[in-house]
Amino acid sequence: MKSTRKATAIANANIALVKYWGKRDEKIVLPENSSISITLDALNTTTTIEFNEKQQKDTLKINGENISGEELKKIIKHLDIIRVIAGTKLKARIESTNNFPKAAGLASSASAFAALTLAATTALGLKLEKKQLSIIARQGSGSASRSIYGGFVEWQRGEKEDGSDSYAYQIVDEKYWPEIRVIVLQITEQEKKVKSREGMKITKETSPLYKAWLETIEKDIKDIKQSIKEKDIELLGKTAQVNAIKMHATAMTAWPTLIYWQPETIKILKEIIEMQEQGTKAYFTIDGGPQVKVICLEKDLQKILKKLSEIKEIQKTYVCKPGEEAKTITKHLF
Ligand code: 2P0
Repeated sequence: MKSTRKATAIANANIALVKYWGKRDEKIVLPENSSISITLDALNTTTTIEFNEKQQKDTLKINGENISGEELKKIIKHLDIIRVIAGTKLKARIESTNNFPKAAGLASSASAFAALTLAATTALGLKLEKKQLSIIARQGSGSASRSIYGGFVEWQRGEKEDGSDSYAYQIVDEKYWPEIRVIVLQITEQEKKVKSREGMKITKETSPLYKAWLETIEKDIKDIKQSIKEKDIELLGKTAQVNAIKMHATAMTAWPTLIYWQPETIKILKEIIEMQEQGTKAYFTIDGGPQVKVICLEKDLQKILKKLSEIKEIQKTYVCKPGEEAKTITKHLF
């Protein structure tokens, strides 16, 4: 093996239309339910990794800041999975940049673990298929299994205990329905108090609605797939919006009570519901955080943005199109 091995990868975040919420295996990250997402072109993570014999330990910088503690441990654990596959003990230097705030409910762990998985496996000379990349990325963070692919993506729950059938695949690529837009509205840069990992665990263990939530998933998956096939924004938007509210209803009925929303979140939801009442095809979804994402078509974008611009609590607006798969690039961060 060469003494240094270096690669850089870029991966996009994704937004789930049918949410992943709860694990059947926490250790290797197996979900209770299948999920479907859109990969977003405007929110991404770039990661450079170099495995080097001179490197005494794994080091990590995110957006220029040295990272230690639990966050670094999670990364080391992920690298260990990849090191076992590659048959190496080399330590790595990692630098990563996000073009959006991490841990604020903008799905940074998805793009982060997808980029890290692709960069690390490439640097170690492993030429893996996307399915294998998805299985590895999944173990870093469930939603990362979907960020390996572009366009519309399903992460299949799988049945096996070893996780070999729990991976994502592409339903259609980013060029299939180019008119789709996802407007990400940032109302705070603050990191959330309860991370999704903890939130979904508490929910599964304590919410009386959790079982009912799971029973509704199959129909939502079917409806989202149909909406993609028929390019039916109304069916897609309605199904995604109700799915998000159902997920949050399970969190709200957990103990301790989990409310991810802020007053600004509700204000935006009310505005979108009002738009819907007036016939505008704008639909919302929310992850484990306060930010609202609006799903619409390009032709309605300006009208919707104009309405939203009246809400002064919105700090930043990212307009996303369906994004590409994770890929390696030659421009390294160091
Ligand atoms: C999703 N979320 O499907 C759901 C909806 C948040 C709400 O996937 O524990 O960071 O690392 O597997 O992937 C966020 O959870 O959780 C997430 P872990 P992850 O996008």
